[in-house]
Amino acid sequence: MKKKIALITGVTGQDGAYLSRFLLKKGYIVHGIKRRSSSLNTWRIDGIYDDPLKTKSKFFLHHGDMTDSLSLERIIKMVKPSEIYNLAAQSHVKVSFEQPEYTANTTAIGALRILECIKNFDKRIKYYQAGTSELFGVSKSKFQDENTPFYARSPYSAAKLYAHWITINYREAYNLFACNGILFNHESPMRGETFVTKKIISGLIKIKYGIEKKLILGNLYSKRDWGHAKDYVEAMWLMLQQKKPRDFVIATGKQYSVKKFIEMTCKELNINISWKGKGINIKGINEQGKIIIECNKKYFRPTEVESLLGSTKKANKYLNWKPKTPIKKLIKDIIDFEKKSLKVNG
Ligand code: NAP
Ligand code: F7E
Repeated sequence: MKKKIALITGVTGQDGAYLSRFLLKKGYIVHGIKRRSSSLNTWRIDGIYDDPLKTKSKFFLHHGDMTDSLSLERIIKMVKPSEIYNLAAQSHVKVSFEQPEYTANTTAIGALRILECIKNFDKRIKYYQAGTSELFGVSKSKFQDENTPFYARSPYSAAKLYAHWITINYREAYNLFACNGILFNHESPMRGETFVTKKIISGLIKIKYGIEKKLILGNLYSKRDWGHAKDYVEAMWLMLQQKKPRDFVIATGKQYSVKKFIEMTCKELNINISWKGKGINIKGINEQGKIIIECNKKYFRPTEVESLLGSTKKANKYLNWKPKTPIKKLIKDIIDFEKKSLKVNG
């Protein structure tokens, strides 16, 4: 059988790192696009990067950028992939309010650039678009699924909304095998440091071991459906192995507030936390009566997504996919990784 070739944009990010490992294990040849940066940005994939001069290498990196059609076209023509996973994005919601144009260029038009290449170069290439639960924004229903209306609440979400619809349009107009995965928050030891789960866990470990005194956060009352990235990349792959291209919600069906996530992390780290005050004035206090958590408006968004909770009936039915990792294990995985990185024990 002919070897499958995957091309991953955003290969240096959290999901890119998990998906690369997953596809290599499945026997794929994996190519990734990384953008040039003045400091190294490959720490998440360094462990799998073979010497490309070795004849048996199955993992290759190429310089390219989602804002640069010429580089994308060159890479797609050279690699001749059977599947493209478009994971690259300016993916931070808060940052998208500060860089709305760049976010749109990378996250929305970037998707269009890849779809155009597929349409013009080889329509047999299967395409995965990294969609998001942020599309639901303000939702009237408790659970969100593939039929829940969208309500973009950030430049990030508006950009992803474009990417979602342009993927469907190219599927319908040009008969491409193109799917949107509408993924709810997923985390892991590889998560970027400024996303709330990693920030909380890293911050609380630093406080416990005397490296830092306080953790400053934003809105502690928003609720999220948090899964493990390792489980979610399998769903991306499954979507491209189906007979028909379809869009799927991927989630755990369980929801916690940011405040509850802090409490669960404290429990795992044996930190006794109590709360004083409300809203932006809420403070987390430890056993010794010291304030270890405070809120600052700097970390609030101009418009917030208050509550997200996914229903994965469709993914269960068509993909036979279910999340495997409970939140307690997710927190433990990140704690273990952070402790190792910070060289602290106990
Ligand atoms: P991430 O860790 O922020 O990774 C984003 C990747 O995109 C990085 O490799 C980044 O490169 C790359 N990138 C950014 N701008 C680029 C550009 N102009 N050209 C080329 N590459 C660029 O995100 P993630 O958590 O792995 O998420 C993967 C995808 O799923 C993203 O599209 C995200 O929006 C979406 N998503 C994520 C979640 C989640 O909870 N994680 C949920 C739903 C959807 P650098 O390493 O150089 O920064
Ligand atoms: O925020 C609140 C914040 O930045 C979660 C991205 O992967 O998932 C992610 O977007 C919640 C929000 O993730 C801080 O206001 C409080 O309500 O970890 P986050 P996100 O915005 O949900 C979706 C599905 C994506 O698609 C995105 O790419 O936590 N929060 N205090 C904070 N958030 C951050 N970052 N920092 C804080 O200090």
